[in-house]
Amino acid sequence: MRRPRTVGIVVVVAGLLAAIAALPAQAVQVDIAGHRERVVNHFGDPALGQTKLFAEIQFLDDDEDGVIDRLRAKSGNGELHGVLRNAIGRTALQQFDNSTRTFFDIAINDSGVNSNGAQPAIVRQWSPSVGVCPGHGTTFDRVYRARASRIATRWDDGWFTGDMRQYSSFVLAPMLVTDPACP
Ligand SMILES: [Ca+2]
Repeated sequence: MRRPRTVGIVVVVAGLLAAIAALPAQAVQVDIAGHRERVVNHFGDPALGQTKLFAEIQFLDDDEDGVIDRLRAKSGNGELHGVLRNAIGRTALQQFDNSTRTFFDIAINDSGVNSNGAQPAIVRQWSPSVGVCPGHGTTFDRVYRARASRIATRWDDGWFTGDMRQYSSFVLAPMLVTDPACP
């Protein structure tokens, strides 16, 4: 009767050790840059309903060596009060083009997110991540921003606010593999 019990404990301990050993490999250091947010008031009246939009750039350090490996955009639309449903249609990571003085899309997530029935109504969306051009992880000479669009809110009283946009601040970061100058 004692043997199965001992075996059981060994299995549990082995499982814990495996879980702990797996942790460092899965850890990704995430740093946030250019976070910008604003509160939208229903009909301009904070008492009727409020939702908070944000957009930001995320630096991902896969191996936690202090050197950025990937970049992505993140956005959010979160109820403060008086919201039935929140949604985001599109989140894009954009890069500034010096010659045209405009931003262009590098990575886009077009699959909309919707809070459906969840309360409070909170949605988040991430663009796909883009890798840093090899060897350029410590040179911050490119300008990026996050752009979220088709952001929508269905308020508790049934009114709908659609086609909202939210941008991060401009963020300096390394050249990415998508850059024409990346060999
Ligand atoms: Ca790294």
